[in-house]
Amino acid sequence: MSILIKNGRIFTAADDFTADIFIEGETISAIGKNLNASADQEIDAKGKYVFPGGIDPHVHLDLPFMGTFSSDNYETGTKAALYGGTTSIIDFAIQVQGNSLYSAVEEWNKKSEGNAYGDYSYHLAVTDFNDQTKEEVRLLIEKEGITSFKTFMAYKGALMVDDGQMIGLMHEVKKRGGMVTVHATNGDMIDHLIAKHQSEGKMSPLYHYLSQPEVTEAEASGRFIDMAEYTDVPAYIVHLTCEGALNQVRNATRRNQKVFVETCVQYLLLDASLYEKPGFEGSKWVMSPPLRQPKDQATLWAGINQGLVNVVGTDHCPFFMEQKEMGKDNFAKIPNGHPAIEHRMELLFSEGVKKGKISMNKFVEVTSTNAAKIFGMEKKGSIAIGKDADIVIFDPDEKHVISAKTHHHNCDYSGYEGWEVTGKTKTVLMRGQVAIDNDQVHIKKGYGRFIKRGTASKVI
Ligand code: DUC
Ligand code: ZN
Ligand code: ZN
Repeated sequence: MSILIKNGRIFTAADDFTADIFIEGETISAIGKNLNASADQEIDAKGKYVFPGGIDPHVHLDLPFMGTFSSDNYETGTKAALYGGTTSIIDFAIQVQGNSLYSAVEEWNKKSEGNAYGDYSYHLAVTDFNDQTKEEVRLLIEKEGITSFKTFMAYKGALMVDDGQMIGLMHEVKKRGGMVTVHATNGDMIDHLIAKHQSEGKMSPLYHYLSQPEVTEAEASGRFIDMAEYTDVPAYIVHLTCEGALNQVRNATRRNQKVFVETCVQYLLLDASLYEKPGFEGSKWVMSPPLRQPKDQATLWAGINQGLVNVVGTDHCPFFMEQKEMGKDNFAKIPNGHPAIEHRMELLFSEGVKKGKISMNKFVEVTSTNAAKIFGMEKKGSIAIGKDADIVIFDPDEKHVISAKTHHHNCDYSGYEGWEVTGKTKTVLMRGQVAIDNDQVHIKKGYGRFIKRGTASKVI
């Protein structure tokens, strides 16, 4: 099967040019002006933007969490992602404390195999570092192509590792060529503030926000960065939200350290005033870390342009309102997370590119290219000869309105209900197959496959 995409305006992280793209099988095989190739299918992309399929390196599909499961599974989650131009995701396979890392991989394989539309990989979340885990780190990197290891500095008793375990893991991951990623918030401080608010009878969603002040994230980010410097391991902070935490990253550059940083689209676009909505409505945005202040949004936009923030993901982790209601009388029981995977690219284009906050090249860099480089996905992340033909054809002017009535997330609300965005994903190619066109899916469940990733580096 071959496809010729004609006359699109192609954007990569570096370039902006109009040309044709010839795809043979799963791969881009030629790019040029007026390509003289006969293809099985031709797509006219005149007037459209053409850019690499998005990579969202932070999603939680079918995650067992806080007494329930996130409501998108591999089928619904990767399909929703494709509708919005995200062709690859990295989920988190989470070790149950006391169990092996491999048992987490097996559990996640049961969720993913045969069910995904888009391609996927896992970060391995290490919740219990010991001699057995240490050996598994080596095997996962060398045999399975799972090269990034997630740590939590919060959620004590379930997910959190202490600093001793963190250092041990960092030494081993460094030795084997992997990357350590972190949910950097001070779990003990947060637990103290949660208990304090509860004892004062302060139970509304607003107190979720007030239990995780900026300092909890800034402190833990600084501690993680220091440990990464000491062990010399490639390091990545997930869902960084605030000025205090980004300043820790900035300060580390003064001693020539580079730590990769991801923020999520909601931290750029939404702020903590949403927690003051009447009744239980603020629960829609209960996530960890919480939304922050407008000054933090400004810091994050600046951080993208300063090259400090490298990736914009989602931390997609949806729950139905019925699930959120588990915390109706106690904010600490509200399942943390919200739906975002489908609209990450369109929101960032509309609010970022269209409003002049980031360039189109930067958009490609933070939605696709950097994640591919940081996480060793060498066939992904650009439009170039030899890359997987994961391609978005995008109308930069079409307006549409985000709503739970029309989105493809398995979730009964949207955190962006009624937002009008400019720019729409029209056609998506997934390894050389038309996957989305005319608002319809054209590939079968199970087309998506596991991406074995390469080793990590501190330079990309
Ligand atoms: N934060 C969330 O909001 N949800 C899932 C896990 C996390 O760290
Ligand atoms: Zn997290
Ligand atoms: Zn997460």
